[in-house]
Amino acid sequence: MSIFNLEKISSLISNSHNILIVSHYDPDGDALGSSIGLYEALNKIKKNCYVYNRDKIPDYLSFIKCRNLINCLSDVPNDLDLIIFVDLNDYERAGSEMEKYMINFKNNILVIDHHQNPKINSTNSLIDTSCSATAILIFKIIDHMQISINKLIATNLLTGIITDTSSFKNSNTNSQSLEIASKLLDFGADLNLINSSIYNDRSIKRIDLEKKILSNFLFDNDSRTGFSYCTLEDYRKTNTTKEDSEGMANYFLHHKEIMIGIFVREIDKKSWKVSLRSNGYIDLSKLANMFGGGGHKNAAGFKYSGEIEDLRKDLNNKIIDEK
Ligand SMILES: [Mn+2]
Repeated sequence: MSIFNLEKISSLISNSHNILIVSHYDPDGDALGSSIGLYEALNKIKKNCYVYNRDKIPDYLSFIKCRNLINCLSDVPNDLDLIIFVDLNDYERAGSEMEKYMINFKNNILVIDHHQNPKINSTNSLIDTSCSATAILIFKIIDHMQISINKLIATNLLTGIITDTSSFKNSNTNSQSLEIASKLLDFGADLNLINSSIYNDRSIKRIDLEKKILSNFLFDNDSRTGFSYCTLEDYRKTNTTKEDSEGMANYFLHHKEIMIGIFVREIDKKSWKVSLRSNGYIDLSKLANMFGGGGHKNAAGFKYSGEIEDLRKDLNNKIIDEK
């Protein structure tokens, strides 16, 4: 990433006043930590800022708070100078309301992201796929703009790094993520709060849901995949939500025979959200692309309509072909 790019982006932000920050639906720690961390920083330099996310903050991230978080675009003033897309590079990832909103939006757009295959056409982009988290890019911008980082900003950004690297266990962890995490700790980031919220905050209901998911589990030795799913009925019977199945694909990956963890959850009748996790076995973004989705090399996803067994076979065959 060039200094020129950081300079251009800093001045674009400096010259804007009414700013909307947008992150992706089903927000994770990086989407929320990055967007709200940036919001807090821009507040410090007296910008009139809003954060939009289609969905609510999941329980395990409820320690991330934002006064100006909105879930409905009709609450945004119509004199926005700038929209900053954070941790996404496709309007679709922000939801259909945002997609429609962008048709008539004529002012500046900025994209700050670390995913592959950007779909938003903007000359103002800071996309670096070598960054473990978008929070790292946000840190660089805030640092470049010489906005002082307080405990709140540091905690938000560190949440992004910790969740996107699975606590520095994923292969996307590098010296840069460790170095910036270390700086954020110096700025007062509350590591205990992050860890206790993310890892020790599960409800007992989750065990009931996990029992269902594990009873559907299948290992395929040819494709080296660990595959499972849960249905809307499973969520209903165990009184759980999709947040309670967060991290299942990664959990499968913790078993040495499994090279790709696949977790599928039903989002509508016979319509599924597929999460893929790996540690460098094959390029998962390429695999997800074949099904119309996207993501990173080691973490990707897509939506699928049809029979779960057809999906499993199709995935296994494509993985064997790729290998
Ligand atoms: Mn991210």
